[in-house]
Amino acid sequence: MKSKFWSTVFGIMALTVSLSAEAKPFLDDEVSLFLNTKNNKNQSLPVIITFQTTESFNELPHHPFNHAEVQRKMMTENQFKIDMLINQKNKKNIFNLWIAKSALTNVDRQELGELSNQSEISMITFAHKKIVMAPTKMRKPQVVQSLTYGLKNIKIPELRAKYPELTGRGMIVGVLDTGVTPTHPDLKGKILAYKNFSPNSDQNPIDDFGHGTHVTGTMVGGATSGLAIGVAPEAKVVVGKIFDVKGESTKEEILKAMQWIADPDGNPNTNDFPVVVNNSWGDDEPYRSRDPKEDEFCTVIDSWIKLGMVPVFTAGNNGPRDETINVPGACPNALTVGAVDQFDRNPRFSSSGPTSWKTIKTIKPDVVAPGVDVKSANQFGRYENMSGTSMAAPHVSGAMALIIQAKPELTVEEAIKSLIMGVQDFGRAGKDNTFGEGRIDLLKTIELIKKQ
Ligand SMILES: [Ca+2]
Ligand SMILES: [Ca+2]
Repeated sequence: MKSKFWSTVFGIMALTVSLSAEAKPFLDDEVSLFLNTKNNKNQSLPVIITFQTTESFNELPHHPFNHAEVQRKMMTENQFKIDMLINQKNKKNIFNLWIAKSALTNVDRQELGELSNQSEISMITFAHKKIVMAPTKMRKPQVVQSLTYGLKNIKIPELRAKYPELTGRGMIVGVLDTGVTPTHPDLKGKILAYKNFSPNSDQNPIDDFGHGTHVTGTMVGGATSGLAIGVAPEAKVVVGKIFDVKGESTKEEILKAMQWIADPDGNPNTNDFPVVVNNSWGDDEPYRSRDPKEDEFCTVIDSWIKLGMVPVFTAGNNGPRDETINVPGACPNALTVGAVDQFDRNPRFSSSGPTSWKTIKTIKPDVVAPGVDVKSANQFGRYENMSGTSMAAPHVSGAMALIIQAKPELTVEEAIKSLIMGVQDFGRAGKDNTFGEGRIDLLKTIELIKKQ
């Protein structure tokens, strides 16, 4: 059957590519203010300059096998645009942010004035814009079972009974979060690469906030306590620490981490990149007046897809009102995850769709997963119950690792389609703005894949 999902994805891409040609770059509020303030002559502003692109979304299938070729092409093409379009004396101060088709640099007012008249540039935004981690509710764990309810509800026990080899073995998954406690007994030996992007911490793996360890536990955690917490316990993980001890970050730090995770060892020829990246964070900034092309995070999502990496994002915890989904979860091509509780009910906090951009309206989230009172690893080597869409997304990221392990030849679109074909529908029949396509069911998904 011709999937609704495929036509949606490509419909969106065609739409976004054709827009905003010949227009002047979009400037965010900070950049506009800097440009229009006359007495800042000797000052400079850290900015993200994004280039117009005519590149086709579908040149190569979106698959890990094509990762190296696509990455090298993205790097070279973006460097070419930097050399052509940014007229600065010291090119060393320009960072090639190819993942977002952008450059990071500092500009003075005169340079900004010149850049803001370039039709080859699609937007210029403030690089140090603050992004804050959404709060999650914590509770001491109560019930001890052999598997968390989350793993049970997405049918992990039945899956392991039928396909014991599907443990995530050989798979690499990615996490951009508050870091990780690598010595946690359920995570030990699973951290393949780690890099810190927040200013007040060194390069030794650490989680000084407690969120990233919990998320990582749900993706790849083991069962050393007698309770299985992870969906894909034999997968390895690459971790980018983007939030500091206060749960704060900036756009620049996050974008750099998003590029790093596509190639953690800095060599496009080695396969150390994750097949899925979990992003349990979002930004409350409104996007109604913008096009997804005027958002660096939406551009990164498209780059990840081309590189064969599944972009998993949280819907956010601003429900139950409509149109409360955060960016980047609101980006049309993100795999956006909302939360349900143990009884597949909608918790009021889970953000609802639709996502209304200036140019496109999409039903979101895409799927839901357990996100209320989820027990997983805490940063002190023990366990904690937490609630939020942050806890739902890693169930989906772990699930993607199992799907790709079951059938490595799937493209990103096919892997997502397989996940969606197995869901259990809730609420209004079909995809809706509360439950998306439905709650994921790994047994059904894997059985459908094995039959193909
Ligand atoms: Ca590499
Ligand atoms: Ca439904």
